[in-house]
Amino acid sequence: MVNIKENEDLNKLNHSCAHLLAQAVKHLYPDAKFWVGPVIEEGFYYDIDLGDEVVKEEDLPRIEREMKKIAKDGKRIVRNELSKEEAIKKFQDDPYKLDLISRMNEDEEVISCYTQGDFTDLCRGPHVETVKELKYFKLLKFSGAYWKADSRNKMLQRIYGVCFRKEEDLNEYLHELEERKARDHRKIGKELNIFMAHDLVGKGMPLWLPNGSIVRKELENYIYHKENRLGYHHVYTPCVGTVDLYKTSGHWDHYQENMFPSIKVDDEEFVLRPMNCPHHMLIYANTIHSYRELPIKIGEFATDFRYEPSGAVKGLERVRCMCQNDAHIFVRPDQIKEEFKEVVNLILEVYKDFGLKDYKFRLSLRDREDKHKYFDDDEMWDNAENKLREVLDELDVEYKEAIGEAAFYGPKLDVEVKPAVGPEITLSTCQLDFLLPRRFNLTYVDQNGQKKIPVVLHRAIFGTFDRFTAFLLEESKGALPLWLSPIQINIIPVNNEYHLDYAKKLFSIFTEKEYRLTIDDKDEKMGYKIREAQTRKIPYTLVLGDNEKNNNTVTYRKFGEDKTSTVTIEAFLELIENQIKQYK
Ligand code: TSB
Ligand code: ZN
Repeated sequence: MVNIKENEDLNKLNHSCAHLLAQAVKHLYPDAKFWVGPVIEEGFYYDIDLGDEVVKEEDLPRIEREMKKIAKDGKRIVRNELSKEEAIKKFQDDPYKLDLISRMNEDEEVISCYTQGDFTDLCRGPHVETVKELKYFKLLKFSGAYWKADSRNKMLQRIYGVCFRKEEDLNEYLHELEERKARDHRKIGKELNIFMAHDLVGKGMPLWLPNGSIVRKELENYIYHKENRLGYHHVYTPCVGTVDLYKTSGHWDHYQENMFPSIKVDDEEFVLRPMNCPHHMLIYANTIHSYRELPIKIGEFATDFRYEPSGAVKGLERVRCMCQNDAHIFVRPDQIKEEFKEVVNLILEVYKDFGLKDYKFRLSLRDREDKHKYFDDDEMWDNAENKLREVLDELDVEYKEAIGEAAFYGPKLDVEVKPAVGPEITLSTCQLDFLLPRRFNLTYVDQNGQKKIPVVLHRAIFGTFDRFTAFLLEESKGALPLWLSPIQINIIPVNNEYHLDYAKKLFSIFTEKEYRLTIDDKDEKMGYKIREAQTRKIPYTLVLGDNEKNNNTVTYRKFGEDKTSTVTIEAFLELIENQIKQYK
């Protein structure tokens, strides 16, 4: 999908369309006041104060019609430059624009406004020449948005739209939007009974239903076995810690806004943990370590709680209670490169197993000038950053560098993907950390009997099971691979009276081998049952009649295919076994 923000012409066009929207709204709601109307990847929006009024579904076509009318009039868009004083005077009745002006520095930027007909807006520009150019646009949706994204402020009305040069571009875009909505994991998750939410449990706290729990358990087993083979040790630790633990780690000072408030019990004060690193540091510190033991890899499927703004929580993708596929790898400085390489290789292997291709690596580095955010040890930073680069180059993976995006404790590598709806998200992450081992006084004894401080690699391959499952549902459009499907095989007896016994016999053979099946013996037509198995995205449908029963065979149909094949029970078992074994 085209990125409108990054396309110079479309950016300008959408920016002008945001003004057109504001002008139309002003015609229809004369008291409306306007905050900001930026261009985004998907088009534009404008945040509007309508007093006590709230935008409703039926308002969008009305506003759109007014926009068309204004556009047809074809007024030129004229730029004016102002002094700060003039700007304050011009917008004296508009608290929102005054707020923007008050933050402008006239020595550094020109204050400009743009006028089209009876509407003027404070704006940097640039814009198209005339509103006539705004022909192919559509208002897409609306939502509430707190002024300056702060829930203590007034809720404004945000209206989203998009504009193109050509009608066919707009239509293609709208078609793709529909397609994306159809594979939104919140929709698929509901249809396939993967998860639910309930107000009584709380926002951003999804409940995994039996079907979703099967998917999650399979993911857990899959990654557990992979990690086990690589020498990880898995642990269980409580999902709370004392405030002192998080003061020791530094999260209390640096991460508190993402944490739930603390809870007092007797004379202890707890927090729901947002991260598991402190617990794993204590496990490392529980025994003395020799240089020979390193690397030590401590893994956990660990539940964390994070405060995410209520407007940001989204299905399984962004939750307030999540389970990380977490591990902390304790290494000697000379092992950083090798261990980082192992993690990147594991990420590559996992993405290949899931057939994921559309992802990007992002290497976040420090800003060398920013001595305030990043601890001051240029040699250590340079060394670490170069090692990470070397690994990525050796593995020949493409990556983008993001200067100034590193965590305060070290550089990191993230994997970014694009969900069906909304901005990019991070799945996997691998973060180098020089600081936490110091805060917890971690040591190992080197070959000369000296105490040395290890380095830690924080890594989560799936990120969280929650987010990974969300992404997987969208990528697969709900048609999960055989090994992950909650129901793998649906058996349909041609005639319940004659073939149900054979269906039951197969059911027990397959369940014995831990396959997940259903028998569809409803009183419905065969065609209906086959279609239903397709909407439930069941990978295999077996149709059993006389022929199959008499010859101990099955006739199977794969999801999404019309073709059927008849094979012996053993051959079918072998077929599915082969499809699954690589994930065990
Ligand atoms: C990897 N301490 C490290 C850990 O050792 C850590 O917590 N890193 S993190 O903050 O980046 O989180 C790990 C992963 O959790 C992210 O890469 C992301 O995929 C996932 N994640 C973060 N926030 C959420 C959320 N609100 N909902 C779902 N998943 C999330
Ligand atoms: Zn960590």
